Parts: sequence; structure tokens; C-alpha cells
Amino acid sequence: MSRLQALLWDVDGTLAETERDGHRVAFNHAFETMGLPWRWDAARYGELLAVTGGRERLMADMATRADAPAAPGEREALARELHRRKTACYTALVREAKLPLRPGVAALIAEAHAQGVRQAITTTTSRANVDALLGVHFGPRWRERFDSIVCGEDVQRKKPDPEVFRLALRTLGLGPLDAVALEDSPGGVAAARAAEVPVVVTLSAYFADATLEGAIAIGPGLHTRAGWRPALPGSHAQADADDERVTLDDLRAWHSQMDLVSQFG
Ligand code: XBP
Ligand code: MG
Repeated sequence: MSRLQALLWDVDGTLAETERDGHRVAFNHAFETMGLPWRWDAARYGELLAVTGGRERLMADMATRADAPAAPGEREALARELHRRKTACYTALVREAKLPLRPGVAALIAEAHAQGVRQAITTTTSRANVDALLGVHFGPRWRERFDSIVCGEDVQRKKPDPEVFRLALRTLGLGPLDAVALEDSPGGVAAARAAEVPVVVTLSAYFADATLEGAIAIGPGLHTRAGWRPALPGSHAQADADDERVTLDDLRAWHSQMDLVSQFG
């Protein structure tokens, strides 16, 4: 029997494909509004995703640029201002473009809600970004669906540090083995593992080929029961598996088998 009592949702890459056409575009807009010639193309942005957190990402990029301010204080002030502008642009973009949730996400959130399984947001992204994305898809009362919302501002150390998961679990009053984290990136998986939370990985555009060790299951997304390791119970016919989404019972099955399955690299 699975003791699964909570789902801990990552945001960027897991709830929605926000990076290339959302965050990246907003960073470039911020550079432009400050008269800077810097631009991040899709490939460079992929490299920079190794750094979690937008302000931290700006600092890491500036460390590679000869034309960035030399004084640490000035560099930090520039990163803060760029990030402020980037957040304003990103939230507007999310609201206007209505970046879609990944298929299968809304159905699983609704199913968990209906069954009384608790849910949390566990992300390194800023609170304003989460508010914009979830507000677009679930309306102004979106917070009612979640029992804990932990964002970048709420922690001292962002993923891959486990703090975000520890904080969410404390609020929920649960132990790590009572929950499953849904993640897409190496940093997210590392953070969950460091908090001893079992992780299910839904591969995203930027991390499709990443090495993700220690997950209890890895697959292409919540919209399909095909292509998962370990294979989902009962998904014998490929055609059926393609059409069916991952359900709470599937998560329970992986969760209850977690000691039996090996790690997936
Ligand atoms: C992904 C991130 C975030 C965003 C940018 O977070 O690393 O930093 O790329 O957001 P997760 P901010 O997958 O944990 O949701 O600019 O607001 O930091
Ligand atoms: Mg992510």
C-alpha cells in the first residue's frame, strides 16, 4: 500500500514549458530596455539553466563578460534591476500569451484535489511568476488548490539545495516518504533527493537528454502512460497507453515500489 499523501510540484519545465519562450524572452527584453547589447539565444540559455534562479543566472553570465561592470556592488545592482524588469516582462508575457500547462498536469492536479491528496508548489522561480502562470490557468483563487507554496524568495538557498522541499514538508506536517516530487531538471531531482523525497521526472525540452539519477520513475510527460521507466502497470497495448494519462494510482504504484526499483540514469 502506498502512503502517498502529497504532490510537490516544480513549476518551470514541469507545470509548463516556460523557459525558452518565456523566461529567456523576458531576460532579453530586460537587456534591451537597459540599452545593453547582450542577448541569450536558445542554446546559450540552455547552458545557463545549470544556474538556478534568474538573478543568479544573470550574475553567472556577467562573470563571463568583459563589458559587465567590474565592481561587485555595481554588478549586483545591475543584476537586481535587470531581474526586476525581467519579472515584469515575464508576468505580462505569461498573462498575454497564456503559456499552456503541459498536457496531463491540470488533470492530475484536479484528481489529487478531488481525492484529498495535498499539493504544494516547490520552485526556485519568483512568487510573481507562479502567481501569473497559475492565475491564468486556475483563476485568481488558484492558491486554494495548494496547501503550501514555496518560491525562490522563501528560501536561503535555491535548488539543488533541499531547503524548498524541507520547508514545504514542514508546512504540510509530512515526512519526505509521504510525498512525491514532480520535477524536470537535474537541479530539481538533486534537491528532492537531498531532502529524501521520492521524485517522478517528466522530461522537458531543455533537459530531455539530461542524466537524472535517483528518480522512482522517468517519462515523457503526464499526458501519456507510454514511454515510462518503470513501465506503468496495465499499459499493455501501446495504442491505449498513448491515449491515457498518468493518474494518481500510477504515482501510488511507483511510490509503493520505490524500494524495489533501481535508479534510472
Ligand atoms: C527554474 C528556474 C527559475 C527560472 C527563472 O525553477 O531556475 O530560476 O528559470 O525564474 P523551477 P526567476 O524549475 O524550480 O520552477 O527569474 O524568477 O528566478
Ligand atoms: Mg523545473
